[in-house]
Amino acid sequence: MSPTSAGVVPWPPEVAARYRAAGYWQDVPLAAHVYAQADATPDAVAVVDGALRLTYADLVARADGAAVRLRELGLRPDDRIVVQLPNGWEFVVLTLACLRLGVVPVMALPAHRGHELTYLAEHAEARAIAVPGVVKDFDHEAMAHDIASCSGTVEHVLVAADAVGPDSVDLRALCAPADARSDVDASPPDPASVAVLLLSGGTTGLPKLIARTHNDYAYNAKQAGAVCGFGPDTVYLGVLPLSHNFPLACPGILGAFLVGGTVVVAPSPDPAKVFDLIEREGVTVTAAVPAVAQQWLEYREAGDRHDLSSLRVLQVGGARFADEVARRVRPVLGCTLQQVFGMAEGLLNYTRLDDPDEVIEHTQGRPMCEADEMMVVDESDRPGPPGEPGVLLTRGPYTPRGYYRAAEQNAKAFTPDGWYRTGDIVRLRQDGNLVVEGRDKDMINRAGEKVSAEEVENFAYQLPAVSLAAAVAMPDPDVGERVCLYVVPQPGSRIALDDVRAVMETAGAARFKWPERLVTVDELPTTKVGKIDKKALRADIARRITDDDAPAR
Ligand code: OOB
Repeated sequence: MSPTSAGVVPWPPEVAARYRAAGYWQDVPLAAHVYAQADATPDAVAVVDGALRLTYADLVARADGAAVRLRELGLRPDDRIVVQLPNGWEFVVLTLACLRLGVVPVMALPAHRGHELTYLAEHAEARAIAVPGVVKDFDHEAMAHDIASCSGTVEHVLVAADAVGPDSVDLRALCAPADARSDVDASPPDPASVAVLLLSGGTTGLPKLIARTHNDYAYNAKQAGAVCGFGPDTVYLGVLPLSHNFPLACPGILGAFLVGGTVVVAPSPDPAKVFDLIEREGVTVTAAVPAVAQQWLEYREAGDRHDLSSLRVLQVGGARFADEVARRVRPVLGCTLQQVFGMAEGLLNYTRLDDPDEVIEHTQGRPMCEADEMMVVDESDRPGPPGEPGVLLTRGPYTPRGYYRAAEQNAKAFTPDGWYRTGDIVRLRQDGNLVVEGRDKDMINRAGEKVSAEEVENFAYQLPAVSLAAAVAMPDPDVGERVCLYVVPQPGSRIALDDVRAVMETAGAARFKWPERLVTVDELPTTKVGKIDKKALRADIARRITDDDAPAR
């Protein structure tokens, strides 16, 4: 199937027909589901952000106001807007306004900097960019104007801050409630069109974009909500960056809105602040990456006395949750653990809330939809023996068939018949549950934030002193993995960790990608086919770490 002019690879028509017939795709724009909920329960609380509480009526009035004002700025359906906002009501309102209007948000992460945002704005030909003001001494507004001034497409910089510069649009004013239900719903977006552009976990130089349609993303959020027991009593705490697929729609904030639940936004994963919010707002469910869940467990074990009795479910995903830590969740936090093995590309696996402890503690669950197809294959794409680890391929009603505007990468990341190569090595148990055993993709997973090895290596190669560079994951007890860079210097040269970090800082690369250890070697190990043997390097760094920790004799 060839990409359409919009750069989106569609599902084959017969497959799309099957998904419609089965009811996965309802041909309703995503925002319409939320507006229907607002009509049913206008007075229910939709969003809590600090002292601000928005009912469903308030939320849609603000989204309507924002949609009208975005349109006045000249934004039209299918225009793209790069959204980089911290967790807060502005993110929620702007996202809903975009969905309502058919403007497509490109979901950047708060940690991204000029390097990533420039690329996203260019690749998506974005017409606007939405940022906070100054956060932790970093001026996002100035960065956004720099990007806009070098861009041929970005016309508007929207800023969520108390005071914004004369050339910026005041995002909070833009999100003021509309006086009456606006006419933006006169031309709702086509449900088969793109609703949001998510970022891929990063195996190539820069993140690829994943076009999620209204149909597939609405199903994603709704079905995820069903397997997580979401309902009108749900109080979901959004802790992870809300632009990430996990807290956005798995089921996350959209899943809560589809059933009339409440979303509480947390500005930080700090355990004391999170536990305050759980106690104060009666939070019933939240989601964390393993590194954050581990911090919460440790804080609680150290004698924390918050009342966490409202918390029923803790979802953990984004990286492998160690079985020994998983076991502590129920006794320490008093809630059910739900392991989530998901990806922005689609497929979502969950342990179910009523699964036996053995499944919850030792597996990453099973697909949420009966139409999710999975195949565990060897290096030649052939299905391996049942129960043996292999690379996971997948297709399904909410797993797109290609990246956005990326024909070249699609040829590698998808098979000719549309299977997405997850790059994850999994074992499929007889009971249908998956265990994630590792990965064969060249990525480092730092506390759930994905770093492309290739991207780090490309920065290293900007240093003339670098002859060869290879980035690999080094194990870490706090964040799971950190970036370790192996370098072979040019004869007579020396390279320091700070040299590489300086290149990345100057380029404006997000800090989570910066290598945290540098190992200088005379040569790099190679595989039989002459590629750098990353497996050998991973084993080498793991050994070095153990040796470092070993008591001196
Ligand atoms: C989530 O999405 P992404 O797109 O940031 O990253 C996807 C990749 C997976 O391919 C896998 O390598 C890793 O993250 N991953 C896990 C995992 N969950 C994700 N690896 C081991 N165990 C797990 N439980 O990370 C994401 C998207 C939606 C929901 C949850 C996570």
